[in-house]
Amino acid sequence: MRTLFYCLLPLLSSSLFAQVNIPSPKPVFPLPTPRQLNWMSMEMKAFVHFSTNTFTDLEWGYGDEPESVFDPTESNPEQWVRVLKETGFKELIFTCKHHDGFCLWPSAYTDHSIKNSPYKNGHGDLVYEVSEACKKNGVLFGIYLSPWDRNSAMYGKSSYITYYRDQLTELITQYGPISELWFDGANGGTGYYGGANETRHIEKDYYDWVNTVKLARSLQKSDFVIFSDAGPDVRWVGNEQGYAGETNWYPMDPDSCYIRRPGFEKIIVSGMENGSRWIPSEVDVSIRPGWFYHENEDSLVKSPERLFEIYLQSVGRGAVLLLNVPPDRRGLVNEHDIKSLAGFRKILDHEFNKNLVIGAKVTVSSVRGNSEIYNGRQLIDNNHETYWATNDNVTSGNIEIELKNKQIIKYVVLHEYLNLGQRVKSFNIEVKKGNDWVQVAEATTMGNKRIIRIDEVITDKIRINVTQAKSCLTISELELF
Ligand code: FUL
Repeated sequence: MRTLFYCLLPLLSSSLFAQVNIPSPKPVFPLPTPRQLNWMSMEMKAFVHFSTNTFTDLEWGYGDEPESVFDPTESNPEQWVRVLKETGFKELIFTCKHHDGFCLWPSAYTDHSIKNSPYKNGHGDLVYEVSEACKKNGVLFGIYLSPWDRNSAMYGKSSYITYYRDQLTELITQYGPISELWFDGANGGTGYYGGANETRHIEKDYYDWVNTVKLARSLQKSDFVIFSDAGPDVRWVGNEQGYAGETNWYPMDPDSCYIRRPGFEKIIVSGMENGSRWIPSEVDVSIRPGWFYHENEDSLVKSPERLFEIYLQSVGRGAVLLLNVPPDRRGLVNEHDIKSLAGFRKILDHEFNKNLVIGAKVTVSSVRGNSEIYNGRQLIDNNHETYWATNDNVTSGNIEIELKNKQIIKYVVLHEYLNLGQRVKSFNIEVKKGNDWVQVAEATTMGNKRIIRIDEVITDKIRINVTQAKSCLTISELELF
């Protein structure tokens, strides 16, 4: 026995040596930062719009609303956070100040805030309550601070930038840690502006974002992502209907989304295959027609089925979903919204109940350096850190799955290993029907998570053919439901 061991040792060690020595694929630039990867893995986040608009039935308050209108009688951020967490949202972004300029925390820099409202006799601080409820329930907390302020007399002047940064400083230092900062692109126009009642337009460089971003980052040790039309970490998807492009590239030239030139929506919905920076899209959409609660929209709350479609068209296209759930005038998530969210959760749990690839046989067209580290098993090991890879010059290939028994399949879910860049440009899916392979879907990009819904089929064999990629393939997981 011992002799056999010594005879095998050189063989064993040489194959081990070979495995260790297979270099990992070269990155395809641009690459995501760790904070972006972490953000993408959250998949679903919630927006909460709450302000004077909730009480005046407006979407964009003019800025002259008396503070007294803000009067929620049963406000309970714990309830918001619980409902959102149960639905599956990992983060809550709160409108600390919307375009009306009304601050939901007692800012030291303005009187137009909750401190002059009847809420808790002027002693309330909703930003505090929401951030605490998030911490308590393990939900991340994000800040929306509208750059456009229709109340402030300073808006449009350079003093407003100082004001804006002072407020940002209050929010980050008093209520953090935050996980996301949301800079809205809606800007300029008519407003109260301290009584001037006029139209104010701002120049593209007015906000000096570079320095605001620097300041924000200097105020918090732990990392957070920043959303704006142009990043730096997260881009707008170009619509508020709840979809990302079927083709969804993370690379982007920041200027292409910044300059609102004609047709820019088309670019930002799909990203740019050869863009210079990694700026993934966030799909912001409201559960109601408006962003704020309006009683007359109670019957128009999106149905569970509609929310599921939105999920497939956002998360299922590799983007992150940011769904807005606005509290009503009581300060509670309304019963209509709760019902819809519960129904949505039920659909998610039902449709993605059991991953059918567990225990399946995986055959891939080729393996990088014939190494076990990169073989087909990595695709079904439920570990996003391992991946199937091909040799450097191999930019196409296929994965064949053989299930133990015939199963009903409705969804094929694919995840690219993005630490090394986004690569896949096109792929298709075939299923075995009798003796024939039949193509059931064709798609372009894969990304963080690509959910392909196919017509329900009963089969035990399915094949994914990657037909084009920017470089060799690095695919981390494949799931079937
Ligand atoms: C837009 C705003 O004008 C809407 O009121 C809302 O806040 C939405 C998320 O962003 O630009």
